[in-house]
Amino acid sequence: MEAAILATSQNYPIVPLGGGQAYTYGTAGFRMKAELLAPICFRVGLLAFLRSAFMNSQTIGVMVTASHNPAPDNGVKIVDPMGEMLEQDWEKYATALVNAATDQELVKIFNRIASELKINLKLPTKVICGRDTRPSGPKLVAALTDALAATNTEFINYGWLTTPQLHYLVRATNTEGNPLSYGKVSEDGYYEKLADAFIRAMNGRKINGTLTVDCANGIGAPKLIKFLKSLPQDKVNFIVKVVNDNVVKPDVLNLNCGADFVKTKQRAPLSPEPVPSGRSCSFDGDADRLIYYWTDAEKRFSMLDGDRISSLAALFLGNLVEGAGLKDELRIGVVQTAYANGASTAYISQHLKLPVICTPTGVKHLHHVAQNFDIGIYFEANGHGTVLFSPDALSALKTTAPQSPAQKDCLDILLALSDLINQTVGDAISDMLLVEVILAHKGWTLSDWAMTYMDLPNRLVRIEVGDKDLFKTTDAERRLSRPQGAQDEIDNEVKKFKNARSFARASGTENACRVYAEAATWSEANELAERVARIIERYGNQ
Ligand code: 16G
Ligand code: MG
Repeated sequence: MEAAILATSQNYPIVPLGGGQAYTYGTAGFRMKAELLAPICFRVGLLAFLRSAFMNSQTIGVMVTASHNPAPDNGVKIVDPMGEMLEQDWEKYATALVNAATDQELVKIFNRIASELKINLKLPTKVICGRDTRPSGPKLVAALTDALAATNTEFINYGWLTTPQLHYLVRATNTEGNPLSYGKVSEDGYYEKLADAFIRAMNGRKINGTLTVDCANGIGAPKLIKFLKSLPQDKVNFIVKVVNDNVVKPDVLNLNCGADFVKTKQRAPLSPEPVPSGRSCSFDGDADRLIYYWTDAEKRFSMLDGDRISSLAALFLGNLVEGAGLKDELRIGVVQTAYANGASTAYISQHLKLPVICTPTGVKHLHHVAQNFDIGIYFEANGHGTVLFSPDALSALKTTAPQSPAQKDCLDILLALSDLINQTVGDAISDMLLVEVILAHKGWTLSDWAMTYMDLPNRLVRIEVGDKDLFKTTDAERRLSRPQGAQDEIDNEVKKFKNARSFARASGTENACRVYAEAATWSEANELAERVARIIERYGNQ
């Protein structure tokens, strides 16, 4: 194996970053300009092999995508056997392999990891992979394939997939044929599972009007169209208009459309012209984020982001659990990050009376905390999230004998939702179906949904600094522990505003810091954000 790795590695020399900088496996794996990525994908392939052997031959996933980033970027990340993100302890091994300066050093590090973790390199191993629509994808998958060939790893290349579809397939592969089977091991199996669960969760309810779905000109478009074709329309009248579905012209990916554009610009996609008061939503480039919105006749834009989806799900699931007679048995909780609007946190904890926990940014953090509940709802404000059902919750739903038709409905709908909602990772298609189910059951329009509470005015600012690594946080990123003195200055500013909150953190995906501020009015939120931004600028450019 060593000889094969050495020989193939010569075709993928790593490009040094210069300035003493190293590649790091960040919040979303390795992500950068696509032309730097082939050697990284080769090395990630070696790690996927090691991970598969370490996990006793279970199948590991590799996804090639740069999500909401522009078309020239790409990225690569590893998916663990149950469809979760790579275990955090392993990120350092990914970083070590990728930064090896020479082929010889690469093999040395590879062997060191294998012996440190007592990995049996003779075990059979298996990796499956998917990619988004970026033109750089095939070349990167080829580099991955070479690493898997050098390590005798069984490999299936699924070609185009949304990120959540790959997560589904990894879990389905590893649970195939056992009682916890996650579904059929095929892309069609994914559509079948969602379509069946969607119809059951609807429980005869009707969906009102057309839903316009902006697919960011990415992979979500062809996959959503496939899903809609698999949906028996006689059983559920779901009218969807798919827009921004151009996956032929690479430059338009995520350009002036998509969930990230809508959320950060706080406006509808530049095109198509919105239907006044029509119901719309946007996916991001790999279809794991979802944002809803509408524009009224006066062209006023209103948005329902991840916090709204999370509070809507908490409201609906809370009622169903109560109706199912399981309120005292099943613990429901909501997990957010510091970016969650304070009004959503107050609504969930005070009005819905559910526990809310704050974690650092990044799906892996939220996911793990949500697993501690029987029904754990987690969303980032940017629209990435899902709802996790624990094994105890599933068995309670399956074994409770209903005493009335109403209780039976609640149990059936909850079970259907546990199949509808992707249990491995946030999934725009699945989350969209969840929202549609809830709106249909409640008979709500988007403005009814928006009326549940009023968002606090808020502002997010991006600040270029000399060295973002000077900034270290504590308390789930809500406070700066470094540089010394900076947090005191922030506290001092926040004190001067009503209902205010502000925090600063180094981005995990760009060389910049972000400042978030919220306050009683828009002008105060803006003013506070500017003042905190100036503090960060001063400390970051010393
Ligand atoms: C990544 C994360 C996302 C997070 C964002 C924050 C995953 C799959 N993605 O895109 O959850 O919100 O980073 O970016 O974990 P930032 O650190 O630049 O603010
Ligand atoms: Mg994404």
